[in-house]
Amino acid sequence: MIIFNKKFLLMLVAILSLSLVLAACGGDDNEDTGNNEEGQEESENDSGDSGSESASDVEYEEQEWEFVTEELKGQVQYEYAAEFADRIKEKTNGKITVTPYEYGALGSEVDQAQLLQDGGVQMAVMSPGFTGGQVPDGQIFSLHYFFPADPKLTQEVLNTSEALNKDLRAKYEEHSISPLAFWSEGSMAWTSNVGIEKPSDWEGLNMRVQESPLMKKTYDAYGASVQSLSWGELYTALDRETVDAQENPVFFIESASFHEVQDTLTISRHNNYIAMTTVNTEWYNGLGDAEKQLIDETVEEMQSWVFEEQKKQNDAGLEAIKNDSEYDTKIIELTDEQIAEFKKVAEPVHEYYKNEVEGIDPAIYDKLKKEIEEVSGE
Ligand code: 6CS
Repeated sequence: MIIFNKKFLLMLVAILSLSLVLAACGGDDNEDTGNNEEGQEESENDSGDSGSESASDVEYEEQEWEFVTEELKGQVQYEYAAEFADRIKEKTNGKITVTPYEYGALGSEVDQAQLLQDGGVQMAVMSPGFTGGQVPDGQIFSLHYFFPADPKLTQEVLNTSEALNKDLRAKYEEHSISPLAFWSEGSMAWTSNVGIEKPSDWEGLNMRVQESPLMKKTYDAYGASVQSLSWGELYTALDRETVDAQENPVFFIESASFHEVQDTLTISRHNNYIAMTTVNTEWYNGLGDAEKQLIDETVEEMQSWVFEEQKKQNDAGLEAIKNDSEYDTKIIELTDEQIAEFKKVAEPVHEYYKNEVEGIDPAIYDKLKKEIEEVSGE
């Protein structure tokens, strides 16, 4: 029979207490990297707050993520991916490398969307206009005079909307695309050779659009015909007049030199250009909690960054077009009365979208419309 004397018992109690204290303080020495769910749970419990462990405290495994964009170096989407890459590199002490790709490196916008869906790349900046046939609900972004004209208010809707960030996201996820964030590249303007000031100015024009059947319906309503093209073919098409008009944010018009082959630019305030930060759904779902948190928090931080970036580029783009002495562009700014005429023609297309476009969920439309009204103070 083992007999403990009093001194031994006191020592045992002291050792046990000390080891309890050490265990409570020892979270940082834990070998779990946070790359698996258990590791993450432990660190969450240690801190009592799931968001408090900074990414640089986590020991990540070496990985490379490929990030395709639809734009070139210097343009907003590519700069977004490059900034995202820098932040991930810094937060993971270089363990995770994100490689941004310019438009064209891995195909057209449609090819890139397919590549993401197939898991050929992990991340993509994607414009909803190129998957309009596959995810009909994404065409909601092409309605004219639906979102607030002010990019700031539109960005607020994009940041806060449950209809978009939950319901529409689920629709994209049926196609292996997870949109983690929606952001504006700025207000779109129309360019043409005729000068668009009223809906009937569109009659007889051939308008370039993305791969979205609803875009055709909208420009049909104004009296134009439409043609789908990748933007890489657009300069030549405008120059040869196989298409007569196009829409884009001003920074993009200037940087793609569309103004060189078009006589007029109409500040129409008909819509904001929306892009989505997307990931392949199965890849993202298979990541550990630490990586998911790293991506989510970086994407969220970048919402304000990209808003400032597009603003800076759009302001500079407009100045450059105004000051271009070689290529003269007439700038037409629609008045409120002129905009009211366009709204009269465009608004029935909202109802058409809600009631007649096959495959869309009208509840997403209703919810989003309400959210827009709340943000706009209507
Ligand atoms: O017009 C387009 O198709 C292109 N416009 C922008 C602003 N970004 C990429 C997109 O493919």
